[in-house]
Amino acid sequence: MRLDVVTIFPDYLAPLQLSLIGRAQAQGLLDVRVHDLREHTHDRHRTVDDTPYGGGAGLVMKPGPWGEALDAVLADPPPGAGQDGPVLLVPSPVGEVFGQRAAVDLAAEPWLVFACGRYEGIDARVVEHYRGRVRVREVSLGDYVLNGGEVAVLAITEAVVRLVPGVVGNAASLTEESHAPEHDGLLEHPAYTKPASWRGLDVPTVLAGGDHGAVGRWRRDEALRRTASRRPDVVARLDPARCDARDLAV
Ligand code: 6GU
Repeated sequence: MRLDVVTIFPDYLAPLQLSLIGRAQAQGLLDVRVHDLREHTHDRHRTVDDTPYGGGAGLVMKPGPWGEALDAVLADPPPGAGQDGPVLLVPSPVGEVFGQRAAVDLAAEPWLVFACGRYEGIDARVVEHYRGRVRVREVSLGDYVLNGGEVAVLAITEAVVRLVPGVVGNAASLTEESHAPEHDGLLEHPAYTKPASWRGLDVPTVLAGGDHGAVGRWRRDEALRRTASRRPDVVARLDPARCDARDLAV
């Protein structure tokens, strides 16, 4: 998978060299390229922003540097990209809320390009223009406001890259986690390790009993209970066809 990130703060993306994402790059599973938007300015001050038409607070990122920067990225496709071109991801508080479904979809793409806005966003014509050339998704992390897209790129990249085959060693761990489609998007059950008793708190006895059927049922019940109390919206979307009588009792 190739990832291109255009930003005015390339240093913000330094953590992509660490941990699982760094290792994926060393293994050749991932090629991350970070580009400085200011390389595509032509004035002495390397200006990327200007006052908004119609007035108001804040500054808007100018379309010119964005057009040049994204054209340069699009002109250099990775070898395996095919005819579809990249998905252009534009992190923004006005985007669709990013979730595990989108992460799964994006993990199957050979090429993702991120455009990190700052200030009051990027001139709207940039997204309008590129919608005519590539698949564009404006994505939000949730209902709060960040100063720019860089932190969203870190979060989205981590969620996506760990789903790329070979990046996480034990593939089973990807289906046994919160929000996994295999578990109907439920929150994961609680987990325990040794010792069996700690500060007066005991591990639930069923987990040490060796009855795998009973363990599976207990975990499903706990996942349902947790999800019902913390995320009623997720329970409301459960597919009744995938629930049995025991589920409904919980
Ligand atoms: Cl993706 N960007 C910004 N600037 N703010 C956000 C966000 C993204 N997601 C939630 N808030």
